Amino acid sequence: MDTIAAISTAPGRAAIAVVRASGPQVAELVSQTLGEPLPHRRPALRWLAHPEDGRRVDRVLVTYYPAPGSYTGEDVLELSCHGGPLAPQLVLDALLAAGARLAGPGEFTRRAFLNGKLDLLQAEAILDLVDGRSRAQHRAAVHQLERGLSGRIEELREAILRSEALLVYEIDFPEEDQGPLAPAEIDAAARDVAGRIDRLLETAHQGELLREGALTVIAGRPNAGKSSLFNALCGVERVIVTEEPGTTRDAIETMASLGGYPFRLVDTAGLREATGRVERLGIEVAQRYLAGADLVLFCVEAGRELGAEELSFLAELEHGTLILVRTKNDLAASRSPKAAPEVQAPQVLVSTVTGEGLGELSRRLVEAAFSGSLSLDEDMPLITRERHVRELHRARGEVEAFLEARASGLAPEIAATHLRAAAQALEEMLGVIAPEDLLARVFAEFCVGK
Ligand SMILES: Nc1nc2c(ncn2[C@@H]2O[C@H](COP(=O)(O)OP(=O)(O)OP(=O)(O)O)[C@@H](O)[C@H]2O)c(=O)[nH]1
Ligand SMILES: [Mg+2]
Repeated sequence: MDTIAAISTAPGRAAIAVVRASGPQVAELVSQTLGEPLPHRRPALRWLAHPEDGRRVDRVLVTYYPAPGSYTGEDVLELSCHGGPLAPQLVLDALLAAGARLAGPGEFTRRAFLNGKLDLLQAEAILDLVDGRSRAQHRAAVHQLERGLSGRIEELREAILRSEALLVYEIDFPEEDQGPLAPAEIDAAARDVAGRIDRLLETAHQGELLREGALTVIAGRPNAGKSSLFNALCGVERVIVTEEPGTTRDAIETMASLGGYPFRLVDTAGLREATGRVERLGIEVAQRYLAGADLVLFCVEAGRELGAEELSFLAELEHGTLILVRTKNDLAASRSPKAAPEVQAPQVLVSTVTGEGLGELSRRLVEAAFSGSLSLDEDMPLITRERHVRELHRARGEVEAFLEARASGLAPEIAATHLRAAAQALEEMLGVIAPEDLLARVFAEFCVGK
């Protein structure tokens, strides 16, 4: 095993940066760049020098964690040096010159996983924590890091292995038809496992929304106030607003956290009969986004009646939950909007000038997109990745096949192979069995230094 090193903090101007090294040659790195051996697990203030010419590079606060009591389970060196674009790079260069190799993406966490410091679900939770943009996603990631999901998967795996063990008893002592459990009870246990897998799978949509953000497309006629609403919701003047219809010609996307939940907000070109080529392309892009939308915010100026083409657009809308946003309410002559009884959707009056209605709109957005996770029990883990869904479906399919094999009176040893396969799918999910290509896929998403 070689010794890896990387800058763990993000590049850019900052007071402090952290450089880490992990592997069997950490003691050697210390003697070449820092001199005297370091105390264990206690920070020490030292000068770090380049091993080739002894030139002082930086004054660093350094902690040495001997194996196995470290993040990776190997000898680890953690250096806090000065931040900025250059200092951390020079510290790293000194470690590389002393014999370390630059770490690949996620390599520290990968070593932690391989040394049994965390399971694969926890490693993924770390990735979600680093990438998290909303409190709800953060909460889910912390829960997963605390083994919320791992614990459930282990329980399921144990229940399956128990049934398998009981089946083996049936195989070994076929004449004793009252074994420790009657055959019917073995089947009932399998059905119970199937139900628990289904309940986990039901959270997959919410989990995906939490990780990806609910795709929220802002649509409406030109000049309806779409870009102003987009800016107000994401909290920065991100897109151009003018009084001229047709200002926005392309779709603009950003991640925004509203009420603590993640949304992928998209501002689009106004919907109308396109005359020019650019305009037509812009409208096509809007249509594509609309086809995948979780939510559609359809903007119509408050007090203006919906035109025939707007109504036909709404009638054709196939995807996404619709919210009718009555914009520019500060300009509306009457406070009550012209009702639009043809439109079966909640209406919210907003003004981006006074800020009226924006809080209510955020609440409604959270309710519409995340009511599923709001109603979930606090301890219920969420399935957040395609990989988890795949393994759970595989396990579920095998449990089903087991029940069918039992129902059709197949020999217990044949039925038992399905339980084995179901347990294996759960083991892959946890990373108990971790083929190289799976690890490569999981850790490729990480940044260098994590
Ligand atoms: N008074 C008032 N004016 C608004 C409000 N929202 C938008 N406007 C104005 O309405 C005009 C159009 O706003 P935009 O946000 O650019 O509208 P849009 O729907 O993105 O327009 P296109 O990109 O051209 O389709 C601008 O002059 C805005 O300043 C509001 O809440 N109150
Ligand atoms: Mg616009």
